Amino acid sequence: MRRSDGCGGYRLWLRYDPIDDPATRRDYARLTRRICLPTGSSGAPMAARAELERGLEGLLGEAPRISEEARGATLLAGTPDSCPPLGNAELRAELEALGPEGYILGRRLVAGRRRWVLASAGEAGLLYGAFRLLRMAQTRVPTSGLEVRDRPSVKLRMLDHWDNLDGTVERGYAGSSIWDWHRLPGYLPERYRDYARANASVGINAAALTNVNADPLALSTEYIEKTAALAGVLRPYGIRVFLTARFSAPLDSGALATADPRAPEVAAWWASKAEEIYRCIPDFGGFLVKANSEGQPGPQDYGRSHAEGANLLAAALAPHGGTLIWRAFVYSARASEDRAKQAYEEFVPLDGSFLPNVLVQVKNGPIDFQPREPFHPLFSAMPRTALALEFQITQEYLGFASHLAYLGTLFEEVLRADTFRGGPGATVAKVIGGSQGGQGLSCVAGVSNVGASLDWCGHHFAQANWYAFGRLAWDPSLAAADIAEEWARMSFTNDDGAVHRIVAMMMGSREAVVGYMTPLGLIHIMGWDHHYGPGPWISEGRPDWTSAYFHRAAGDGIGFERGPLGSAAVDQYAPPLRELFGSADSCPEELLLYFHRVPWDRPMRSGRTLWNELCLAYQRGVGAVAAMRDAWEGLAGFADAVRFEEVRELLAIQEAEALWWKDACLSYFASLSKRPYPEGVRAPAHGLEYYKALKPQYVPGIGRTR
Ligand code: GCW
Repeated sequence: MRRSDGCGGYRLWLRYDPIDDPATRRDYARLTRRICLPTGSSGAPMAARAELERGLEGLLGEAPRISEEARGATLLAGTPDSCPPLGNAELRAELEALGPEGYILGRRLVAGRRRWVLASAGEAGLLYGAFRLLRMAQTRVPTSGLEVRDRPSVKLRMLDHWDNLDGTVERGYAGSSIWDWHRLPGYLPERYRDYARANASVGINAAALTNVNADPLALSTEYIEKTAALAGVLRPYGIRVFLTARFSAPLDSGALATADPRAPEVAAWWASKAEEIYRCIPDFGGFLVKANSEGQPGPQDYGRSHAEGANLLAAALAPHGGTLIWRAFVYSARASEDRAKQAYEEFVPLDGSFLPNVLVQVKNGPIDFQPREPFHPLFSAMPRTALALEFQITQEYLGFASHLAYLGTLFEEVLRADTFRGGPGATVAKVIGGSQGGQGLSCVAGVSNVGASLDWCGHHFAQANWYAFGRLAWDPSLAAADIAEEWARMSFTNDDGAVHRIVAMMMGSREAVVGYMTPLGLIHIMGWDHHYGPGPWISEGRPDWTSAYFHRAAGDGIGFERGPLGSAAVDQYAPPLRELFGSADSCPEELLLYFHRVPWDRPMRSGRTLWNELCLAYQRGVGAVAAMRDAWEGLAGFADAVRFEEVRELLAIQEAEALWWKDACLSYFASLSKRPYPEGVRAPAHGLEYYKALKPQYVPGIGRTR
């Protein structure tokens, strides 16, 4: 067992352990024996070269010969401009059609001979192609008949770090921030490059470095210099940096007496701030803004709309080619009849009024990254606005970094959901990909789960969520199961039987979490503020932050009525979804309590009552974790000892906590339903008061900036 990196997880999925199967090893050795890769002095080709050297040396046991010499090369790698043999008209046209990030890996006619090429119209594409080649070797794809043409479907594939300048990470469960702001710009540890490599390997090409609950200091001259240093490390890997902008920054910095978007001096302040940034970081991506949401300042403080606020910053970025990403995660400071409806109500009237370089970033569901929510209705309702999709990779609501929850299935469920915008087939993936309208911008963002922890994400399997996010952002049509398989092969083993078992664990894991936390469409019943552990009894404080607001459980039933007789939130969906979701009879049972309030004895499709079904769902969730533990025990030989033990310990914690969730929630709901637990469900070990008295202390992830 290799334990060379001191911690079994630091190398992520880029482990490059030797290929054990001689035939595959021979194939890849033959293909890569002599690589022609003109690097010049520019970043991405150098990065591609370094990665091929590192990867092939690990996989094949011998460093490849990489040079600028095309004659005799077994693989011609480059762009038509950097590698003249690739410059023939036919190939050039083929590459241009794939764009600067797309690439070809296959055999092509070059100067009259069929040769292996790894070619792209742009340097970033070359780097992506290099990672693809390595991935194929890592996952043992045979080289015979190899023919890959790939390009991203989404332009901005972005990680959003909720990292504060003091090193804490909001909703971060993998240690402190990887950004060492204090020692920037002078100190640039190798870890930054490894972060960039990991991102590039899955096609992530943008990173917002700072928390959306933003610190205005991030825009100061001193911090712009620090950001520029990071941008310098990330640039060769095709990654552009973004910063979060606090809307009141002109005011907070002491420069002005207002941040009103209509005040000319405010527009001038943002314009000169943008200029200053672009002088230091010419390829700066732009700003990401959370405004008038959860106490953040915004245009509404001055009676202006979200569009006016967004356009103010967008106009400052436009001359430099920057993008403004404005979040639609808003709900009023006064609790409303239904929090789920608010973003739609605020943003739909603004459709068409954003500048062309604005993306409105919408969370995958209308509430807040719950284990399961329906897709956000805004995706079907803003045809004249470029919408970005925001996922949460960090597991704020899915057991932090303690629980194994593969989110590929969650991402896939959202991306494939049909919004029916303008008719059937308008999936969320198509809406954000721009193929259903839009203005040429497209973006999928994920709230990062990366921290300074040795294994990056705090759980070896949480790495799969970073991986799956990137792969799906690149190609939203990929299947979560295929991504899990790739990742398992790269991260653990190529033994088919073991891969099969690891993938099975991963594929069932998110549903297990839904089962033991929030089955049948329940949402938001977790512990107060820190969001850790169960808290269905929470009913005090601001109503739309309490559990009782969301589950509405009482003696007669449970659920939030969003049908026509309730808040009518279903009307925000296009037909036929509003009818489908609108009636408890047709609503998918997995979303039943999200859309409807129903009696405890309501008959379910299984023939059981809702109460019995709910209890069984909790029990099944716990059972699924026990099954994961068993499955993992059987995989002892397929992971190094460090990772095996760490995952094993975490699965034990997960099982105990799944039981905590089930017992706490069922005790509470039983106190209202007054019904017995059905057969097959173990009664909670303690009374309700016991669970209510459990108050976790020093829970990570709640550090907030000023
Ligand atoms: O999920 C909630 C989190 C907040 C977060 C907010 C948001 C950054 O609990 O910590 O703030 O969403 O997305 O803005």
